[in-house]
Amino acid sequence: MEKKKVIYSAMQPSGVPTLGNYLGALRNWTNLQEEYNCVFGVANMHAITVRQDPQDLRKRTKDIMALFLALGLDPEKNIIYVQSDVKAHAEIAWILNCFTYMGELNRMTQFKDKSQKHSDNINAGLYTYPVLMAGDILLYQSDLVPVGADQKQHLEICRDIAGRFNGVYGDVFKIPEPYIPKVGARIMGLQNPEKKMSKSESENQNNIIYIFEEPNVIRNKIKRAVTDSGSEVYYSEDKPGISNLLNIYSSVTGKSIEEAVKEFSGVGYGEFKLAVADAVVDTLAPIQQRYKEYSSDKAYIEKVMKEGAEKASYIAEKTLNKVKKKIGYPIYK
Ligand code: AQP
Repeated sequence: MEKKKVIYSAMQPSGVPTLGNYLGALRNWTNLQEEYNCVFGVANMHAITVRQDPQDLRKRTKDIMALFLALGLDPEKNIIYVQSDVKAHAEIAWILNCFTYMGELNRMTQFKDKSQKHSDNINAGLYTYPVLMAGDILLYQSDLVPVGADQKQHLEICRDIAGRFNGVYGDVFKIPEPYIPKVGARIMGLQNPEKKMSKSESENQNNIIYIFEEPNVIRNKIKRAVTDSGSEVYYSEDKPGISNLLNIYSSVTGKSIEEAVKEFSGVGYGEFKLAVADAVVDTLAPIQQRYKEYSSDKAYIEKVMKEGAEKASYIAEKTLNKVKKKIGYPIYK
């Protein structure tokens, strides 16, 4: 039988997951587990590149674990783990730092964006974030990594680092390929549809829909979403607000944009927004229900975390030991 390919995905506990995280990433993950050997991580080491409240960070890490389970990710079929529980991540990151050029890191647009956003804390971790991420992917000998537009550059640098290492020491790392999901949408802010919806944004709560949000809050936020001065519902670059709502509607209902536009022809913005809100609420309701059940079972979440860490460490250590041997660290019998 052909061996299943390995696919690596992770989510940072840098805030409460949003509808953007769900429609752009999480929703696809549940389909992947049938076809691939999946490794799903909670990337809490990445999250500390931005200052985090310790209690919040610990809680959000568990919350994301509970969310993974609520989405139907199966800890028996996949590896579901917390990044900081696997020591190999920190070790490989240092080694890979020594195989990464500053010129490469200087080109990373996420570093530029995040250092503008957090100008009081431009730390070295923020700068070497792509190296830590390269380690995540390479430790598990991943074949594929789902990437949105904003992570493309990071996968490219990962491939370059792996290729450089292999060039010196032979085939140690699998060179990962990007995985472009069949359905994937980039969800923009409701108040600022020029910029993507992000879980770490805290200034304007009306800009974001959180996965765990109450139906009436979701409805109100969608009702208040910015539109434009026109009155027709159609998809266009000069209608970013309406286009974003159409994208959301199409993603949650599975209807195409054309079908949605047809459905709302002659309908005012108000009525259109109500329909979008209903569709979002209906999509999130079963996840919220399951999330409530899982998150109240703290013992089970911890068990999944511990077992996930063991399974992940086993594979990660194997790769790390190979790397250590190649670069000339001591070997003990
Ligand atoms: N608005 C979005 N639309 C579609 N997909 C999105 N993703 C994030 N925002 C949107 C996808 O979610 C996954 C989570 O990645 P992450 O947690 O590593 O961080 P991120 O991409 O930086 O996501 P956020 O929510 O914007 O986090 P912060 O605020 O911490 O930077 C990725 O697959 C991403 O493409």
